[in-house]
Amino acid sequence: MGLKGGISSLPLLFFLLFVLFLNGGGGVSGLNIWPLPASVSNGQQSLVLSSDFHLNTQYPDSSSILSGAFSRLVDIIRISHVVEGNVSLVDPSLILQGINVVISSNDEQLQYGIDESYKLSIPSPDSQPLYAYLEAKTVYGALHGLQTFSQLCQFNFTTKVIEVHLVPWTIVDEPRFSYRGLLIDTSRHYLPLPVIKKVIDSMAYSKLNVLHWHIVDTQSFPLEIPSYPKLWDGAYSESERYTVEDAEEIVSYAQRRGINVLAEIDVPGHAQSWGVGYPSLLPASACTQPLDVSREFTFEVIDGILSDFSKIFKFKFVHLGGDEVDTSCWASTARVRRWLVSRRLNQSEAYQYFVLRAQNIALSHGFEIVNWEETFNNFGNKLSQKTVVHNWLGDGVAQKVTAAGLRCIVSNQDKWYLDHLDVTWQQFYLNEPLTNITDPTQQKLVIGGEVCMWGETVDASDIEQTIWPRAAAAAERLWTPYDRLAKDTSKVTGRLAHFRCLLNQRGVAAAPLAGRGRGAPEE
Ligand code: CP6
Repeated sequence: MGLKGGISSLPLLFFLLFVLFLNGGGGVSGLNIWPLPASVSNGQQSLVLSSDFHLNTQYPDSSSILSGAFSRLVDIIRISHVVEGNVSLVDPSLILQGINVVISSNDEQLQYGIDESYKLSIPSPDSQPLYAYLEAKTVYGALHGLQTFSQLCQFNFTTKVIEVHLVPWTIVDEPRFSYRGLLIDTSRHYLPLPVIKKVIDSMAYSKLNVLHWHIVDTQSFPLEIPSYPKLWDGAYSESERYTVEDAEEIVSYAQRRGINVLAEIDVPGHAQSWGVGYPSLLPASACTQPLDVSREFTFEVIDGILSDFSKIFKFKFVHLGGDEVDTSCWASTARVRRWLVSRRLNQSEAYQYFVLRAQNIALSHGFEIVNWEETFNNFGNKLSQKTVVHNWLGDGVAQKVTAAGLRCIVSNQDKWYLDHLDVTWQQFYLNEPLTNITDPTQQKLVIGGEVCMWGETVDASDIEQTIWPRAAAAAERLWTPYDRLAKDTSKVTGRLAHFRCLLNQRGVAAAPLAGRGRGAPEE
């Protein structure tokens, strides 16, 4: 009996393993949410979306943030299939009529650290009538819940209706880090407004929440600054510019999708284009970087820009750059050198003087500050307590910054720089912001991370496929609880491939997983 049973149960065992494999592998019935929520439970039944699937809510929604998000949700789950099956042929007890949304706070200020949590339930057919239920503290938490809902829906190519599989669902979710950023660079290549808007849409799909807009650099100054109207003479051309209204439109478009805009002026280096309209901002026509530290006019212009920024950009942080400053022009320009001598400042003290003075101007306009890590590496103990240090040079800085009691954003260039095409999605996924930081107080000072799409080698023609899918790998690292993240990236390949296809279906040109950043040798 024992022997016989042992032999005959072998095929059964293989069958069970096979079934397990099918479920774990994703596909039609698998769990394919990206980024993976904090907690998920599901069943085995299926529902069909009503052809007038609707939103029910008591939320005042005075700026239509919720209703706007709901109508976009319906668009992205129908993904342009023209045919619509006859839902009335479906058993009425299986039809999901709509979604009930309950939001406890009416405060629509989108700010760093707001509550982004949500709870989403989709019932089994036992309860009638059938409504999904979404609960959140803020409308922005609800937006994340709608994104998750969209990933549970799929078009059935036989019946041509939209289905939700594996009900009942209960998803309780919130982000691990409050700051989940993506940098775009509109100085090296101008990015037209519709391109920036598409990037914002795609960020919302993976729950990234900060667009770091590196607006200006050496190559061009595309933004209108009313206080100093000749600054945008430094644009590439008449048309490659953003008006104040364009910038406001970007801010409001992003805000309606739960995304803050972090504006940057990178001073004193990376600012040569400022001198097209105002040549006296530069030390000399033959020695143009960094900005002239010796003139009051330099700081008046920074003050004017930050004053204008405070009217356009609602995020409490402004980025003041401060990286890659080569001060040799200050020493080699006679006028600036005389100023250094009269002030008894050496070059590195003058760099510190510049950065701290710019910080004080930003503080006077009510901003907190982000600075690239060189400022910390050179004079960390002098920085304002309201500084967030933005890592990029390599690992280990977050540990030092947080030990000094300052906040930190992680963007190490060998792991989270999207312009490094040889970095694979797996490397993006495995970059852990809290590496070697064990003290809980220090851990809390790491407010998140950011992937950086520098613009020297990308423009409107290829920015989407350079950002995606690798930014999505980082987005999961920043959203999902540490214990639920894969240690072995092969465990998430299928789910990321699925998300990548979803981006394609939604019109985002995300590259194949084995495409960009594949780590293949140069040809
Ligand atoms: N522009 C500015 C850049 C970079 C930085 N700042 C940069 C440096 C090295 C690499 C990629 C980008 N292009 N303003 C550094 C923060 Cl590899």
